[in-house]
Amino acid sequence: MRTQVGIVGAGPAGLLLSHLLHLRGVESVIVENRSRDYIEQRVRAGVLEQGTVDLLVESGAGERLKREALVRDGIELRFGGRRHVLNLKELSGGRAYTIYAQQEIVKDLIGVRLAAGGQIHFEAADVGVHGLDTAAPLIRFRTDGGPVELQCDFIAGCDGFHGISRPSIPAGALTVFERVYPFGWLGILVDAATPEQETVYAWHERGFGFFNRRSPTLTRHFLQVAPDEDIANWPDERIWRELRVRLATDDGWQPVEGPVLSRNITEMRSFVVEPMRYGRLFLAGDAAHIVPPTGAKGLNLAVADVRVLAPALAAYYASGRTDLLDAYSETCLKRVWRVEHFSWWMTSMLHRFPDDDVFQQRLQRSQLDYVVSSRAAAATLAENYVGLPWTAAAA
Ligand code: FAS
Repeated sequence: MRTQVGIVGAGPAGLLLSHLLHLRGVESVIVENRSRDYIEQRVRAGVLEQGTVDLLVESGAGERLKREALVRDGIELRFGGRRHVLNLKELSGGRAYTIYAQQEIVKDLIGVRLAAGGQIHFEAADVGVHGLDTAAPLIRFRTDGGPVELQCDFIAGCDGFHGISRPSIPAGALTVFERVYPFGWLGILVDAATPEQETVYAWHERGFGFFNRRSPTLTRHFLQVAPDEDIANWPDERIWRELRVRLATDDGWQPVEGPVLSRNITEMRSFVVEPMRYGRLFLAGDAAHIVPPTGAKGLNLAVADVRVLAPALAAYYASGRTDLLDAYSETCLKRVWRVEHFSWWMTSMLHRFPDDDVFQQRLQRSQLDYVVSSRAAAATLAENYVGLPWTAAAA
């Protein structure tokens, strides 16, 4: 088989890249090792920056998003039993954030790719990339029909943190920057209709707590737990008891309980590799960087990468330009480190660290008090949360 751009991974990065390339007349083939059903059910992110929504809608992949998503103007910081609503839209000069589940975006993008005749090989086994520093890299994989060799001009490694693309780069060619946090998030998706309510980030001496309304009938909660916590130790009643305590307010707010549809424990890590390219292989999304989910940035950063990569690849095919490809890594890393800093800052402000002392807790409290009382501090949080305007021009 032959294509112009071979893409490993059908997550938000890989699917959106293939879609944006198609709109620019560039061919691509996606190789995904999971089934379509599995990736369309996989519960992950759900908070979208203004820029992510605008790109999905402008590119024609946002029809259902426009109908079904929840647009939110603010978030609520909660500590000491008090509620502090920050109007992010007002503080950021009119930019809001949108709640629409990642698996719905994956469904929508698979839909538009297949409707346009796009090729996605699901359940591909033994996926490997080869000849990355040659002019004719290859993706090899196996299907029920036997081994396949996909010849490409370029490969986009969009296969997430645990994929094969990044590890395929020779040791020493990448510099790794990493911070692993001494806690994780226990996340549940709940079948519960809740009244209109902003997303809640709560600091509590027992640990972080989170609430957001994923849809009129679905609710998402997260609890800070130990990094090696066993989910079997958390029966529903224990989860609800802990949420009631950590999210409690002086005015008696209580979480709306309901059947738990899914649960998982996510590790918390900040991770970046530089550069985001090796020869003809370009890394995008979680394959190149991970943020702790406190800032709700993982999905949005994956979108920001392919928004730079698609026009760079198209410019190569349109006019042989290589300057945008050569600038890809540097261009993306500017936003990556801004988002890494914001996600680390939100995580540091809102979580209990096992080794923190009362001095550290006072500092956290002072940071929280400052954010909810200073317009300048609140505006900083707001503009980062809704998503900083994209600086890199989409050629
Ligand atoms: P993805 O991981 O989404 O996609 C990579 C794709 O490559 C997957 O479909 C995978 O099956 C495939 N793949 C992997 N190895 C392969 C191989 N060898 N061959 C072929 N295909 C391969 N972010 C938030 O902002 N909020 C959240 O609440 C949140 N929750 C999360 C929960 C979990 C459990 C995880 C892991 C992440 C969460 N994130 C969250 C971050 C998440 O949204 C990511 O940033 C986002 O999925 C990144 O998209 P991609 O880079 O496309 O990677």
